[in-house]
Amino acid sequence: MIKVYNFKRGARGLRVCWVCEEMGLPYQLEAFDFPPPASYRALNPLGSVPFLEDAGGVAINESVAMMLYLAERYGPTPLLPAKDDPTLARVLQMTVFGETTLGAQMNTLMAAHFMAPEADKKNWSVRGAEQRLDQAIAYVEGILADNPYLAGNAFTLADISVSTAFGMWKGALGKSLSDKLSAYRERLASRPAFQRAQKHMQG
Ligand SMILES: N[C@@H](CCC(=O)N[C@@H](CS)C(=O)NCC(=O)O)C(=O)O
Repeated sequence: MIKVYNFKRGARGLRVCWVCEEMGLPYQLEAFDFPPPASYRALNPLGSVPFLEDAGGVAINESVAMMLYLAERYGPTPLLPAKDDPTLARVLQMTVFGETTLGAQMNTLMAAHFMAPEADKKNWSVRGAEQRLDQAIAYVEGILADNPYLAGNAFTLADISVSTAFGMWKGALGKSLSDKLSAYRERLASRPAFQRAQKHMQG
């Protein structure tokens, strides 16, 4: 049985639950408040969430790896185009981008926002990360162009990865998105699988 460990409102765990819901995969969720219980470090020495366990001794961190694992292990699924589909490259790029370029830099901002002393909240590193994120978010808007989804007309892992990062941007960091990207987020949030995942996470 797939088991996902996450913070109760953790955006990256939402990525994983959302993929399970879209694919109709049964999963168990263990949600806790920050900080994780001490026993959790025995599973994931980094102490970060989410964490995924599955049959056969699968036990991994990294939310995007979990998304790709589920699509590969339990697919085929329209969330991950087939090897000969020309949109595969875009889907892989933007799925990874959602964490490496967006999510990881947002962690820097969240740490500063919630934990840094007042004098450091807007230091040189924070201002640089904000600028790079503004650029990266404008880049997403360009990739979306006039399409409903990042890879064109099909909803994929890329949309799950990027839109959950936007959730951190708006929710945890209190930043805004353009009208176009807000409409994109709302389009995704109206999916029944997203709503089931959110409901499951909130218990
Ligand atoms: N690249 C990792 C990032 C994991 C991460 O930073 N998770 C946050 C919560 S969303 C966290 O655990 N923060 C607390 C900590 O690192 O102690 C992933 O995508 O899973």
